[in-house]
Amino acid sequence: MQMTLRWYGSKYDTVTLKQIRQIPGVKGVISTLYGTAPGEVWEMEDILALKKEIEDAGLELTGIESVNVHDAIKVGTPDRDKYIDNYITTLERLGQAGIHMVCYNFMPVFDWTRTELARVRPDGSTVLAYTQEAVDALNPEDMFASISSDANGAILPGWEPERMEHIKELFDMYKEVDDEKLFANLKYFLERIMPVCDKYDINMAIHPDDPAWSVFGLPRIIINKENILRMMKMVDNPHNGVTFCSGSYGTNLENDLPDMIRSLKGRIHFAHVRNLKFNSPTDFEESAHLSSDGTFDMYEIMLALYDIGFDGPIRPDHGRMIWDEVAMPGYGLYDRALGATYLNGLWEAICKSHGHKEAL
Ligand code: CS2
Ligand code: MN
Repeated sequence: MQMTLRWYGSKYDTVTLKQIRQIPGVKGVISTLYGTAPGEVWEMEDILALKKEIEDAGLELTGIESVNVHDAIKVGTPDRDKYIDNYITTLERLGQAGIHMVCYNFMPVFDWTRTELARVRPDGSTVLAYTQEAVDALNPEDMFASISSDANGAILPGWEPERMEHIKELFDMYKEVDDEKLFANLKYFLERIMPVCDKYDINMAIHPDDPAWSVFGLPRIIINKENILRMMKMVDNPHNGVTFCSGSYGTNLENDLPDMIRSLKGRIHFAHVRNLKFNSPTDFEESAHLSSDGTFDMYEIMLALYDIGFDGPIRPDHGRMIWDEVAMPGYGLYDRALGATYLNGLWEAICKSHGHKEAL
């Protein structure tokens, strides 16, 4: 297992590489070229500069989160091949730069959706939260306005103002796209990119839809065991894999997280491990990572990863805002560092109780 932290780059992140380097056990960061739009070809010199900056700080660039997929590919418009060609060129360059893990998602229009970015918990920390009632009462434009006003000045991935200006057009594009069409478009995309992934040994890791159900009437397919296994079979190549994000699959309490992990042996290329606390089946908040602070048994999740021989990159996911930190919601330093340390502790205990002399 390689413990990592997500890093938004020196231009956008309040957290520095030096700080990340000082979290015990964190060897690498997961980053991307922030500032590039979905569909653009990444320049080799930009990729190498990012890698060098990270390596100069004593860390490694363990993988990319995300190379975002252009809406034309998700919708399957006639010009999608142009964007897929661009994606392939980007993957080729990442492969040449020695990057072997790429996270992406196939969510229409939005990335993750939350209704509050700073819900106050009893201990005074603030967290991202979701209430279905609030989504039902809002339209997407209001949602965008409330999210951007709460973001501590940060631009949240998938909620970039330039995209949100075109929100009506984006919704129109998806009018004819249902779950089956989205599956077919995902298959088409994957079949086209697998040769370059085979050539450079790039593990593609699809991030689940968050929350794991349809919002604002948009189709969503990466939501449960049945669909994800369908996707694995649909393009049966080991490079077609998943990001197992416990906090995203976990939004649906019917998803049995350890069981899903065990069913994905060999296909989990990246793990996001975090907890959620449910106040009702449709209201949850992003609690601390510790099992007893939320609803999930984090030990069972880590044990399932151990059982399938998971040895890829892992990261604590969103953290709470604590100790008066001001940062991008979910992506401060302190609580993610606590999360990484806790996950490392669970992992060491699991490895040693299975007869290993040290954490794997
Ligand atoms: C997610 C996403 O893990 C996360 O923070 O909420 O923003 C995720 O990075 C993307 O969906 C992956 O493409
Ligand atoms: Mn995640």
